[in-house]
Amino acid sequence: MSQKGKQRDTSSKKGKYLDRRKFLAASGALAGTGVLTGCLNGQDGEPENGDGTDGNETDGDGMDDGETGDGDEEPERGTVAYLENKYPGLEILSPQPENAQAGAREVYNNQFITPREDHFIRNHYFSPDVAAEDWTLTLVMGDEEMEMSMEEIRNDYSTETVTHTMQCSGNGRSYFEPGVSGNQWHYGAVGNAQWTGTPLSDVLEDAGADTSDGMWLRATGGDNPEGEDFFTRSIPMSKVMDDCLLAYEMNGEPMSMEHGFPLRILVPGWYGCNNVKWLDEIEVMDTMVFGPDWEARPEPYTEAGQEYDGSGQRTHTHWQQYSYRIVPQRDERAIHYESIDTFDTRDQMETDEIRNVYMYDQMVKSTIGTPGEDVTVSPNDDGMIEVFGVAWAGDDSVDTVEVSPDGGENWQEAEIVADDREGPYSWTMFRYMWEADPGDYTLVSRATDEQGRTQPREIADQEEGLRGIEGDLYPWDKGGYGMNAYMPHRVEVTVEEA
Ligand SMILES: Nc1nc2c(c(=O)[nH]1)N[C@H]1C(S)=C(S)[C@@H](COP(=O)(O)O)O[C@H]1N2
Ligand SMILES: [Mo]
Repeated sequence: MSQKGKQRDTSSKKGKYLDRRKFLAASGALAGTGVLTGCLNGQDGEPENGDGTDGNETDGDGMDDGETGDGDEEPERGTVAYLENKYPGLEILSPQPENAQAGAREVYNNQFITPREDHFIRNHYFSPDVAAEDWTLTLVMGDEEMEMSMEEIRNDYSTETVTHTMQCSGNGRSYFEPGVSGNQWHYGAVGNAQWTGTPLSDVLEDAGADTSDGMWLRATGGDNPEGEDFFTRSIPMSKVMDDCLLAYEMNGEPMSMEHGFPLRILVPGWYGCNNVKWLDEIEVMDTMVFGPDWEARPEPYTEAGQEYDGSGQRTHTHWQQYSYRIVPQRDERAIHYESIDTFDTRDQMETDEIRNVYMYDQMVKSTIGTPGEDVTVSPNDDGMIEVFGVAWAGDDSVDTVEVSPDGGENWQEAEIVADDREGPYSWTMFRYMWEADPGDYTLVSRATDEQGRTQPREIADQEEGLRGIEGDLYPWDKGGYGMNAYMPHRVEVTVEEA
């Protein structure tokens, strides 16, 4: 690690992004980015243009198809064809920035480890195309700055691998009614991969950082185009020291560009948004990012009867303080807290003091992989049909999974077949041998975590204004976050004669 010893200057970015902008300009890619960024990009909860449209001309599907007219040529980066070629298992939502979810549930919910090609992608900005040799990570501690090369990160510390279920906090957003803006994920914005890297505890201890409880680590990506918000998240130091990695490998290979090459922070068990890709800067802080130092507009203002101390429309606070928050009413804006005592999503939602939960630890969830949606199945020789799927619970472990053949009226306990095989941050797999007569069925699964929390049945009406999970209902929220109900992702199957 080399000490630069210079004063910190948040307004100047390092020269490495110039390369990327040059690349984008040369490929003509920048001209096209407005097309999708307007409607998909900014909207993980905070609409940035009132009507949700962008007014740009497209060819109908809003995507550049990347057709070259010559079958042999490699499709151009930033096109649908490029992503389809590289990630054949994914359903593409947008090519620039790249957003794609797992296609068939039979694929993504039946594999313990999700291959790189089947792992969903969620980007707010177009992936930077960078060389590992040129990449450095800056560690900021007070007035000090230190820079680390990828080689130092790889070689100077210990190495760990963690299996982590990555899930976008908007996974399942498409099931909200009334609908909410943002990527319309079904339950395909999830994948389970093995991530290898350097424990952050090694790096921070070596650097003599204050790693006491109550401190925070700012993690900032290097993907924001000029004038856009930094992709910054604040991770509580206790979590950082527990298990977070500076990850550079996915499933034993270098991670692909779209998944954050060459470096991301891996926050095991926590929602995808915390796992900042193209990790560029980390900073040891005694607060989360908020307040005048980090906001563009320090003037206080009042909205919907509430007072706020900044606009949140630029710089480092947007993705931490305004997006990725549970906001139960449309006319409400997220309020930040100086700190939070608990990082458990659901408990926060149920307390009166904390209204706008931060998307940190994932809530318990399960989905069926086999049988697939709308299939006809026939029982085996013993009259049985195998029901198979995955279940996960953030940094808690899954206690039980139940399966119901009648949309949640009757439940049977499934067998957990990969219990703790890879530690608590990985999903586990369940199997249920179902004795079924011919007919039509609605199959669902529901998991319960080690703390006794169970997936609810449905999403509540917006008018109910629920704050926590009550009466088997998941509260509606304007960003469509954190939803873990089982009915929206049910499987309709027909059983025929054996
Ligand atoms: N720098 C940066 N990091 C990021 C994002 C981003 O847009 N920029 N998206 C986040 C979100 S919202 C998710 S869900 C995960 C997705 O990781 P994946 O694309 O590898 O599946 O990356 C997170 N890290
Ligand atoms: Mo996400």
